[in-house]
Amino acid sequence: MPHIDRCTVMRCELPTPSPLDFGSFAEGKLRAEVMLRLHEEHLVYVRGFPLSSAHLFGFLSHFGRPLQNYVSTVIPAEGAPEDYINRVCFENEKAEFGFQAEGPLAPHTARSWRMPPPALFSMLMVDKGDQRPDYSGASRLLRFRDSLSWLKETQGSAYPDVISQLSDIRVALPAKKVPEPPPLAPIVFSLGSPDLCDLGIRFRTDIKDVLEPQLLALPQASQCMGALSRLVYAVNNCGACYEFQMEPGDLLIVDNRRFAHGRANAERLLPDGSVNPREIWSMTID
Ligand SMILES: O=C(O)CCC(=O)C(=O)O
Ligand SMILES: [Fe+2]
Repeated sequence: MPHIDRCTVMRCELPTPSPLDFGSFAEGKLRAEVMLRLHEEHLVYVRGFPLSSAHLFGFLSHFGRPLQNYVSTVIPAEGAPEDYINRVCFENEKAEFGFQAEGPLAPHTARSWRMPPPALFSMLMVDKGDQRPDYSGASRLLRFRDSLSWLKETQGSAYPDVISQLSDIRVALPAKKVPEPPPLAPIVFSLGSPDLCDLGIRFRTDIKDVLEPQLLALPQASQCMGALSRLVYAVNNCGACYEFQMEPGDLLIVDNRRFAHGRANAERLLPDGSVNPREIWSMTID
């Protein structure tokens, strides 16, 4: 794995060994390699994946149970591949869900209200759209282990306490639009790894605002608020966030408990007034 230089804010490379090329594998072989890399690296990158919803749905179904897309959780799904794929694009002027809105997306995990959160998050680049610098919508990935290692170094002997505060609390991270009751669950949770920094995190961009009223109601409010602030600072400022441009046909699959995803700025309208054709298909697998 590449060394992570904490002095830089972004690393313009992928935190993974060389990508797999869809065309050079028989399908069964590709599936086995993806499975192996998910097990060992918790992340896999495939190039040249067909831009077909049926292919995407079929392929990802081998690694778990696809969850219905956000729109289908509101309007009942029919079971077609499209009902499981979030079309991330700027087609509609009114963004109904956060990922449809223009602008940058800070690191977050998919369906953070669930416990345990879904195992995998995946994105297939369909059209990278506007590629002017500062508008490219480049993808961002953050490995929680890196943020927690940074936190451990900076907090020293206080680190175990910060982690136990966030593992012991039981809080709800309600979904904004999806009608699923949120369980009361911890923010940080064990993944069965002996590494003190290899922990799962439920993370959303507005986690501090959502949790503040719940934490203030607890007897240990100030310790919990302090621990949450330290975690949020570490995730957003540890300098271990990778940024990379996905090309059409690039498929990223990550462990949604170990990685947060986000993106650099992308805007809805191009300078000529037409709609930015950027389009990504994302899926969440349990
Ligand atoms: O637009 C992107 O690059 C990311 C979209 C996203 O966060 C999602 O589909 O969950
Ligand atoms: Fe997302």
